[in-house]
Amino acid sequence: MITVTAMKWAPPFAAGQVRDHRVRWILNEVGWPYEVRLVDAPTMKSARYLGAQQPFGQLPVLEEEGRPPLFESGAIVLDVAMRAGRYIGADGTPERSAAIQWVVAGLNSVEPFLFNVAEVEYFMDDPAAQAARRPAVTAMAKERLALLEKARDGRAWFVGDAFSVADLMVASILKIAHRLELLNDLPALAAWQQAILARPAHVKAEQDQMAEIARHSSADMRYDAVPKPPAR
Ligand SMILES: N[C@@H](CCC(=O)N[C@@H](CS)C(=O)NCC(=O)O)C(=O)O
Repeated sequence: MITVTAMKWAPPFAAGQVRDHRVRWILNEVGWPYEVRLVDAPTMKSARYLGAQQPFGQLPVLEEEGRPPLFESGAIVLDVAMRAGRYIGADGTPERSAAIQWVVAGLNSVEPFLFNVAEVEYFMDDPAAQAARRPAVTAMAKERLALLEKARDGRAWFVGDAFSVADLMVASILKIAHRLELLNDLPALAAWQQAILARPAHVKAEQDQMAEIARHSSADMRYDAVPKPPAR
């Protein structure tokens, strides 16, 4: 049986966005059953988890009998698609290469720009510092999204003539852009994303994650309960 590691609780801006939804989504697409293991902050930051599950104390992690745990949402999505032989083109074809390319492009060339805006809006406490950083990061994110939309060029799919992991990853990454209203000037890209997110495999992944989060509270995810490393 496959186990996916997910968070017990996440703040409202992150509910439905936590990256384990990508893993649930691809598993739902290929029809592989899985269980979910909910973890709290002290578990994620424990020496045991860092050593055996995820070296950065994060999630998602995919565990499966007979295989070492696999971390990084992009690696997991690619791995599942390749092993299932679905949504990633055939081995050795240009479609396979292009699908990998767009997954990596989403993670490496789009997501960091969106994270910069999310950091300002959700993680910075000082209004003056927020106001100073907001215009530049917002402009850079919007420019990157416009270039992404230019590259999509009106196509329904990033690769070939069918849904692939490229669409899954890009649509997933754009969830935070949608929440931050960065897609308002790109209605065609926003419509494309909504069409991809309407796939039943994603709807179930998101609903399941949100239902688990709703059953828990911030008290289940206390970072202040994470033991501090010893002072040097
Ligand atoms: N590049 C990693 C990023 C993982 C990541 O940022 N995970 C977040 C949840 S979406 C996390 O575990 N946050 C909790 C923490 O860092 O303590 C991936 O795609 O898997």
